[in-house]
Amino acid sequence: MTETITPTTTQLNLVGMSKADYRGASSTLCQGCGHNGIAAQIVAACYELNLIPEDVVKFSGIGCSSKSPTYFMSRSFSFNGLHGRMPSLAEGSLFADTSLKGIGLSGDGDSASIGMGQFKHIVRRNLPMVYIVENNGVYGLTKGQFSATAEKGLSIKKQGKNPYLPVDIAMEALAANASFVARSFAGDPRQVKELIKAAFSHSGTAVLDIISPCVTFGNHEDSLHSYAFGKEHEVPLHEINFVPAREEITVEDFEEGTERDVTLHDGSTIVLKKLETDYDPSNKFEALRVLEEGNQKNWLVTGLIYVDPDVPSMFDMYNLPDKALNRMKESELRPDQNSLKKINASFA
Ligand SMILES: Cc1ncc(C[n+]2csc(CCOP(=O)(O)OP(=O)(O)O)c2C)c(N)n1
Ligand code: SF4
Ligand SMILES: [Mg+2]
Repeated sequence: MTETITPTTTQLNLVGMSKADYRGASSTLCQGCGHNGIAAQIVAACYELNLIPEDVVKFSGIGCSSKSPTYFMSRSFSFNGLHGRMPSLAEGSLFADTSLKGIGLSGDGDSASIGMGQFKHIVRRNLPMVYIVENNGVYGLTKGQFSATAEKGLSIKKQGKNPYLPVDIAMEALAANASFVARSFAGDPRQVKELIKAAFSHSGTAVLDIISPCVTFGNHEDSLHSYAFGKEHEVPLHEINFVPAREEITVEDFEEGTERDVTLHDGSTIVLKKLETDYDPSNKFEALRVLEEGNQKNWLVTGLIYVDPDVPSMFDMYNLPDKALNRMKESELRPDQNSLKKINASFA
C-alpha cells in the first residue's frame, strides 16, 4: 500500500515570509497570561503588515511583560533594559538608526510606577515607535503586589486593601500631549491586532494601553484588570480596521455614512466603523471626557481614543536626514575642512 502525503501549504505574505518567520521562542509565562495573547497578535500584525523582521527593533524594561519580546520575532533586533528605562534605550537606538521600526513592551509597573518619568517624556518627544503597556494592575514578576494602575479598594491577601486612586495610562499619555492613544483588552484579539497595525504606521509615539490579565495574581472577579471584568464591561468606541496604503477602501466593505477614516502619514487609513456613538478620535476634549466617563461608570472603554497624525516626530524636530546616522560613512558624518574652519571662525 502506498502512503499518501498531503502537501501543506504555508501562506506567504508580500515579502515572502510565513507567519513562522515572525514567531519567537516558546513562552515561559503562565498559561493564559494576557501577555501571551498580545505577543500572538504582534506576530499576526507584523505578518499582515509585510514587515521584514530584521527591520524591526524590540525594546523592554523589567517584568513579565518585559519578557514578552522573547516570544515574538526572534529575527528582529532586541534590547532588554533596566526597570522603567525602556524609553531611553529606544530613544538612543532609534535616533541612531531611523531605518528601523521600534516596538517597546512594558508593564504597568515598568511604565506607570518606576518608569513614569521616562514614559511621559518619550510621549511628549513623539519618538516614532509603538509603545505597548501590558496593563494587569500588578507587579506580576515579583508575585503580584499592587501596581500604580490597581484600583482603589481592591484587596490582595497578603497586602490588604489598596488605599490609592489608580493612574490611568491613556489619560497620562494625553496629558503628555501624545499623538496616538489607544486602549484595548487582551481578550479582544482582533481589536488588539488592528490597533497594533495602525500604531506601526503612525509617525510618532503610539501608546497602546492593553488590559492584560495576570491569571496567577490579579485575575480576581472584582479586579478591573481581569478577563471577567473586561468581557462584561468592555465598551468599544468603534469597530476598527486598518487599511495599508496600497489597498483601496471599498464601499461594499465599509458602508458610507457609518464610518470615519483617519489617514496616517504613510497614506494608510484607519477605518473606524460607528457603533453606538459617532466617536471622533481627533478631538482631545472628547478623548479626556470619554476616559473620565469610563472611569466613573466602571466601563472598559477601548479603541482608538486619540490620534493626530500631523504632530512633528522627534526625527522631524531634529531635522534628521533620510539616511540613518549609523549607516553613514565617516566622511558623510564629519564636517569637511571648510565647514570646520567656518565653525571655528564663528567662535573667534
Ligand atoms: C530598580 C528595580 N526595582 C525593582 C525591581 C523589582 N521588579 C522586577 S519586575 C517589577 C515589577 C514588574 O511589574 P510590571 O511592569 O507591571 O510587569 P508585569 O510583571 O506585571 O508584567 C519589579 C518591581 C527591579 N527589577 N529593579
Ligand atoms: S505572573 Fe501574571 S503577569 Fe507574570 S506570567 Fe504569570 S500570569 Fe503573566
Ligand atoms: Mg503589571
